[in-house]
Formats: sequence, C-alpha cells, structure tokens
Amino acid sequence: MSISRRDFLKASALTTAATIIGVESLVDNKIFAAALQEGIVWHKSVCRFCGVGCGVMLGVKDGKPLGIKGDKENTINAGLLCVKGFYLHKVITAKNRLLYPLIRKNGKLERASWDEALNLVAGKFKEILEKNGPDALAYYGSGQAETEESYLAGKLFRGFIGTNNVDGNPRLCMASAAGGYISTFGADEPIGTYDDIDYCDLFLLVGTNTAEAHPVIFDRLVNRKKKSPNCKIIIIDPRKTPTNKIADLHIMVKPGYDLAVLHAIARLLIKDGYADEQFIKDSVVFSNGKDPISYDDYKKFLEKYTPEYAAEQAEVQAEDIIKIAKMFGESPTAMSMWTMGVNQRTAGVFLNNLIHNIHLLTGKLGKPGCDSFSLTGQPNACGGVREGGTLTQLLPGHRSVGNEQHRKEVAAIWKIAPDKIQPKVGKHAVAMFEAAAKGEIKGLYVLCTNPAQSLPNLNKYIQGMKDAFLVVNESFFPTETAKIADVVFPVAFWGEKEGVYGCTERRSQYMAKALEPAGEAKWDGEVIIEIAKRMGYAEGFQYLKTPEDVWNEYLKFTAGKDMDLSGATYDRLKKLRGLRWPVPNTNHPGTWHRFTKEDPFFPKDKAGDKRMYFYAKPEGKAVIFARPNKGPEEPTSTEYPIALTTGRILEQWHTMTMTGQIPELLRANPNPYVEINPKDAQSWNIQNKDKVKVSTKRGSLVMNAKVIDRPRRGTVFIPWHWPESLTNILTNDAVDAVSKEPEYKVAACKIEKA
Ligand SMILES: Nc1nc2c(c(=O)[nH]1)N[C@H]1C(S)=C(S)[C@@H](COP(=O)(O)OP(=O)(O)OC[C@H]3O[C@@H](n4cnc5c(=O)[nH]c(N)nc54)[C@H](O)[C@@H]3O)O[C@H]1N2
Ligand SMILES: Nc1nc2c(c(=O)[nH]1)N[C@H]1C(S)=C(S)[C@@H](COP(=O)(O)OP(=O)(O)OC[C@H]3O[C@@H](n4cnc5c(=O)[nH]c(N)nc54)[C@H](O)[C@@H]3O)O[C@H]1N2
Ligand code: SF4
Ligand SMILES: [Mo]
Repeated sequence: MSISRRDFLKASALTTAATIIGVESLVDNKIFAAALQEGIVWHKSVCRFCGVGCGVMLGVKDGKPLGIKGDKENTINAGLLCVKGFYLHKVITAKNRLLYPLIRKNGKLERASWDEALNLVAGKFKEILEKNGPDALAYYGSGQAETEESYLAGKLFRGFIGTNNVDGNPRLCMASAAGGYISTFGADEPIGTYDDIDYCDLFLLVGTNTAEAHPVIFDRLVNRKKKSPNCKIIIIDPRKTPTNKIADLHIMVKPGYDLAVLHAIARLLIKDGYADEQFIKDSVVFSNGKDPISYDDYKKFLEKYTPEYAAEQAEVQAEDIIKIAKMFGESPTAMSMWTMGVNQRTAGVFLNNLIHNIHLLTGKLGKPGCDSFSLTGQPNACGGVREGGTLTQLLPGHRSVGNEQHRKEVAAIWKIAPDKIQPKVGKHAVAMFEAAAKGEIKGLYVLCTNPAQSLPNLNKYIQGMKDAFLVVNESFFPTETAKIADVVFPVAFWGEKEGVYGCTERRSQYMAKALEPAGEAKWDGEVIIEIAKRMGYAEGFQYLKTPEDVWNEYLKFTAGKDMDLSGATYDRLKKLRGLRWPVPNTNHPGTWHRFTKEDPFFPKDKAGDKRMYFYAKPEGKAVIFARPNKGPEEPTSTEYPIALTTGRILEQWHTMTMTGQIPELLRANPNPYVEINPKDAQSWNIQNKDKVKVSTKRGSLVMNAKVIDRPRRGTVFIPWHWPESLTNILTNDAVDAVSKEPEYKVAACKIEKA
C-alpha cells in the first residue's frame, strides 16, 4: 500500500480534524468567549491523560473550572489538544466525584470521617505488619500519580514498613520498554526527544495506534510529512487504524509473530550495505542474551531470517519487508516509535531489543531526526515510576534494589537503618495479586489505578482483592476496585493539587493547583503522610509539609545520576514549560540527546572521538541482541481459532472513570463492541451490530459486532474500556520472562452468534 501526496493531504486533514482540536476552535465557543471577557484566571498545567504531556491552561473563575486551552508556549503541543484534553475541566466536576471517606461496615461501604478511616487503615496495616511481617503488605501505584505521591508511597512501604512489594500499573504498560532500554543501552528512557520528529524522514511505527492513543504526536508526524515531501511512514500492526491514513507502507502482521520481521530487516540492512561499520566498531557489542558473541556470529544468527521466512512467520509479503529495509537503510534519518503492540507481549523486551538493533546497526541514534523512541502511555510513568523507583526492582533515581550501595544511599537520605530496605526484589503486579489470591498478601494499598478492571485474566484475581484488606485512594466512585475495597479515601483530582509529571521525552513539568479539592477530598500525598504518622513513622514524614518539600527531597536522589533533575526546582518549573533531564544545575537548559557530546555526563576523556558513548554500559558500548524468535504464549488452535487483541479508542481513557462521564466523549462509542473484518464476518455469518459471544479459555462476553475493515483476517479487536463488559475476563495473564508484563495483546478466542 502506498499513498499519493494528494491522498495524503486529504486524508491527513480529515484524520487530524477528527483527533486534534486547535486553540482557534475555542473562539467559536460562546460561553467560553464570554468567560474570557469576564476575567477568567488561567493556570499553567499539563494534560492529565496520555504520556505526550501536552501543556494546558486551566481556566478558573469564582473557584470553578470553566475551560481548558492548549498552552501555545509549550513546544510539545503548541496550543493543540486532543478531545480528551479538551474536556478535562468537565471531568473535575463530574457527578461521580467521591466526596467523603468510605468504610466497609457489615459488607457495605458507608460514609466515615477522615479520622476514623485513617486510624482504621494505620491500625490494620500495623496489625498485619506485626503478625505477618512486612511482606504481607503491598503498595500498588500508578503512572498517573504525581512524582511526589509515588515517591512518598515508595518511602513509606520500602523504608519504613520494610517491604519491596511496591509496584504499579506501568508493569502492565512500560515495563518491557524499560527492560529493553536497560538491557540494550544500560539505562532506561529514550536517547532523543520529540524535537527529533521535526528532522526525521522515516517513521517506523510498530504496534502503536498513534492517531488515537497519542494524537498530538500524530499531528506532529502529519506536519513533518507535510513539510518534507520525502518523509515516509511505515506501520507494522495487525490492524488498520486512523494512523494508517498517513502511511506509505503497512504490513498487517499476525499478532505475536513480528520478531522475525525485525530480524529480517536487520539482516537486509547489513547485507545491502546500510550498516554504519564505524559506529558499530566504536559503540556496539553483540550478545546472544547470555554470552558475548562476535559481529560474525550475529550475522550467522541472522542468516535464517530471510524476507521469505519472516513473511511466512508473520503472514505478510516478503517484498514489503524488503521495501521496509531499503527505506530504513536509505533514509538519512529514522525514528522508530512503538507502544503496547510491542510491550504487552511475552516477547516484549526481546522485541524492544530488536527495534534498538536496527538503529544501532545503522547508527541512526543520537543525532537530529534519529531515535529508537518508545512512546509512553501514562502521563507520569516515566517520572514517578521509572525515575521515582516505584516498580519493585527499582529505588528512586534510577537505582536498583539489588545493589547494596544504592540501598545505602537511599537509607542515608531517608535516615533509616542501612539494612532496612530489603535486598530482595518484591512482587511485581501480577505476582502481587496472585499472592493476595493465595492469602500471602493481606493488606493492599491501591493508589490512582483500577486493577479490578485493568488486570489480565481478572477472574483469577478478584477474589484475592476482596479477601485482602483493600485500601483505595480514588477521586471517583464507583470504580470496580473501589466497589470491593474496605476503605476508600476521596482524593483531590488534577487541578486541585500541585505536583510534577514527567512525560515520554524525559521532560518534567509542573502542574498548578487552581482549585480547592471537591468535598472532603485531600491530596494523595497527605493521605500517605497521615497513614505513615499514625503507623508511628512521624519522623520520616511530618517535616514534609508541601508537595514542594517532597519534590526537593526527591531531587537529592537524582543529583549526579543519569536522570539528574537538580536544576528542575519548582521555581524554574513554574516559569518554564518543563525541563528535559539531565539538567544538573539551575542554569542548565536540559538535554536533547543523551550519550552524546550534548549530554553533561558524556565522559570526554574516555570517549575520545566517538560520537556516542553509552556510559551506563562497560566500555561505553550498547548491545545488539540475537534474541530467539518467540511467538505468543497462547497461539490460535482448532478450538480457539481466532487471534484476540485488545486496546484503545480515541475518546476513552482506560476504565472510563473519567472520560466515561463526559457525554460528548461517550457519544462516539456508547457501547462495548468487537471489531471483525468484513470478510471474516461474512464467512462466520455475522452482520454488523449482531450480538456475538467472544470466548477464550478463561471466560466469555457478549457484545455487539462491529464489522469494519480494520483488523486483519483471523484477528478481532476489543477496546477494553467499558466496565459493564470486563474485557480482561478474556485476556491472558502470561507475562514476559524479563519485564513481567502481561500479554494483553495476544490471546486465542472463538466467536459465535449470541
Ligand atoms: N485515547 C486513549 N489514549 C491513550 C490511552 C487510552 O486509554 N485512551 N492510554 C494511554 C496508555 S496508558 C497507553 S499504554 C497507550 C497505548 O497506546 P497504543 O499502544 O498505541 O494503543 P493500543 O490500542 O493499546 O495498541 C496499539 C496497537 O497495537 C496493535 N497490536 C496488537 N498486537 C500486535 C502485535 O502482535 N504486533 C504489533 N506490531 N502490533 C500489535 C493493535 O492492533 C493496536 O493498533 O495509550 C495512551 N493513550
Ligand atoms: N485488556 C487490556 N487491559 C489493559 C490494557 C490493554 O491494552 N488491554 N492496558 C494496560 C495498561 S497499558 C494500563 S496503563 C492499565 C491502566 O489501568 P488503570 O490504571 O487501572 O486504569 P485507569 O482507568 O487509568 O485507572 C486510574 C484510576 O485512578 C483514578 N484517579 C484519577 N485521578 C486520580 C488521582 O489524582 N488520585 C487517585 N488516587 N486516583 C485517581 C481514576 O478514577 C481511575 O479509577 O491498564 C492495562 N490493562
Ligand atoms: S495528546 Fe495526550 S496529553 Fe495531549 S491532549 Fe491528548 S490526551 Fe492530553
Ligand atoms: Mo499504559
């Protein structure tokens, strides 16, 4: 498939109009225009939703949120927003806001006072700690919590309660990307930034529906293509999505079978002379995953991956794979971008490595227009979780639980005994809920996430959540998790609290508090501090009076680290549109490309005249991995002959507690559905809007059929948003061996008329 320039311009205009709202559109809004004249106050912030990190201005008048506009001065979005961002102010005042604490009494959640709820939680956690030890407690957090909030929770659970059962929903999302960056480059997070988009002439989009999940990035791709007629876009995805409208080439791989394609591209890049031999000599080593291998060994390993072999594996055309390699090789610049189609796989880390491989082979890294650039899902998965150290194996500031020196450094700042932090990694998300189901974890603190809807293979985990003493911090009610909790704390929502979010491109941005919290809601951070104080840990928490105090303490962990944020004080962040680390001092402007001469940590003495030095790796060399060609854990079978994949739509956010409240957003797709290819529908005798039953080994759901030319034949797609139809009853909870991320993207199912 290829598109002409005329078709591209037409299609991109339509798709952009559907996904993006310009600042200008606000002018048409009469209420808004009136409000503007009557002295609305605009507060600078960051969008609550996706990892793009768009700058927004929240308009407030008489203590009420009146509107949102894109922040024109923010270089990420230059004033643009997608529909979710545009309705953010309406979410603040949605009818389902939780206004007071709830405690379960005689099986029912009833209104309680803050004191009663806090004392109950502190008392019960203390009791579990004393009776069953620290590992009977767990914290399950979120890439949507502010860095200050995640940091406080990590401090309480690891440093004071003494358990490494600290994990969160980025395990379901970005864990494979983090695993890929760490294994290949020695350090997490991308080398480049969004600025590279404006210099790039070839985008390879793998398993990302950018138009719907990262609309403002999509708009930047459209603009780049408009400006640079040579710019090409290639997609590897089992479905056609709105992202396709700007694609020059799309290969519709069978879900779970695309590793061979990346190997085949690597093989062709070397064979056809596109490898940057000097870069490889200077900055790359090879590995089979266990031992070092030579460049020649790697070439031998690749021999099997002919375009024909890969095409057969993925059920695509060999000539398309040849075209991709040629386009990638010939283009002077290239950026790969990927999201859950890559990460949510039992081969998630491997596939991340294979994407990095083609950039390392061609040296398309660390210069304008080039990067192997993972798109982050949640707004603060990078900041609060990957940097803040709230995945079980991590400590704040890109440190590791397994490293004694790191534990000592953390203990020193927290002023706790050097051996208080356990050397053993705790439970990752799925294992945590497995342990709750077995009764090993008895107390669970869930903050800013809704696992009773978002975990895979839900039926296996719900009972454990019910049996444990479950505490939830929530802004909305009911949610699937809050409904089964023992205590629910009402918390301030976005706009009602200040704090920092760190987005995809290593940029930390400040969000202002513009409103008082609804009802009796309190800041998440205050709830954690109050629980800590009541558990007897006042010395570690009571001096932290404001989010800024917490941020300043957190900055100590970043000093001198690759993710140095020392220069990102509240003072600067309030004025600037964020800073991209490393930013080692308050005069530093932030960094575009890591591991290059621009990076303040680039070791000029060691690097000599090398262009890139991966200082987090021995000898400064990144690793090209010869990874096995692993397929999905649950291939299709005679009983379950159809591949099931799940994901997102533009207007909804995850479990719909926020976007599901906005009629304008709900209107687009009010009811749950499954996308079926028209040819499949015909052969299965299914019509559009028929009720169908989708079944996997784990369960069945009935929903509407949406017959649409999107998924490839033999694959169906369910957007997993609606709480009244829990998609995750169907999904597989098999996890990646390295990242422990579940394989939401591939299961085997059957479909019949209901
Ligand atoms: N509107 C909206 N935007 C969001 C979110 C939201 O809920 N709603 N959530 C945010 C979050 S947390 C995340 S993680 C991101 C997710 O962003 P995306 O990953 O872009 O979204 P998904 O729809 O989950 O999946 C992307 C694509 O993966 C493809 N895919 C499935 N299996 C395979 C495979 O085997 N190989 C390949 N190559 N592709 C495959 C699917 O067909 C799908 O088009 O979105 C963020 N943005
Ligand atoms: N089938 C399937 N399942 C998936 C995925 C998939 O692709 N397919 N994707 C996975 C991925 S990538 C992700 S990231 C997860 C996301 O899954 P979840 O994190 O469980 O989903 P959300 O709806 O974002 O949950 C956020 C919760 O926080 C609440 N909240 C909002 N603001 C605040 C606040 O300020 N403080 C507090 N305490 N609470 C607040 C919201 O009301 C909501 O209940 O889902 C995973 N599950
Ligand atoms: S693209 Fe993402 S960050 Fe930007 S407005 Fe939309 S949801 Fe918000
Ligand atoms: Mo995510």
